[in-house]
Amino acid sequence: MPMVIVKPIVYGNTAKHFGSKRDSDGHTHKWKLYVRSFNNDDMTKYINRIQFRLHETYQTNVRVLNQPPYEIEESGWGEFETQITIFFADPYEKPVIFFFHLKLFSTDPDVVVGRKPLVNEYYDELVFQEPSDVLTRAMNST
Ligand code: SLL
Repeated sequence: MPMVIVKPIVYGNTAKHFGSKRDSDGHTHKWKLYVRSFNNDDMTKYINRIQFRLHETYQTNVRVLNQPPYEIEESGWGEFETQITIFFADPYEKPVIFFFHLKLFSTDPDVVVGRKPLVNEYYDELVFQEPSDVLTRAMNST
């Protein structure tokens, strides 16, 4: 019988306007970019590391996180496309690469003035087809 294990995740970003533009660097927003487990399970059982590729305007724009929380806190002035790569605990599982548009701006007046943070979040699933015995045991023990 074919064996599939599904791990639900949530990824996205939050952002909040400073209230004014910072003189030193022109930054206007604080933001956080993240990948989380949807059901709060221990992601280290199946994830080795997550790489976030930020816009080239950021210093060391490729950031690698070896353990949770898989999140980056930064500030900036513009929206951009991020590339997120998930490397799995089982090196035989091919890394998953996806793109995500980091959002800062909104038409919600409360968000515009920084009264309310912007939340730009998506649900997805990591699907392991015929996972190895080791991975299966590790994941089922959560
Ligand atoms: C564009 N979407 O395509 C824009 C790029 C880049 C945003 C936005 C950098 C901060 C810093 C920052 O906010 N970059 O330099 O420290 O042109």
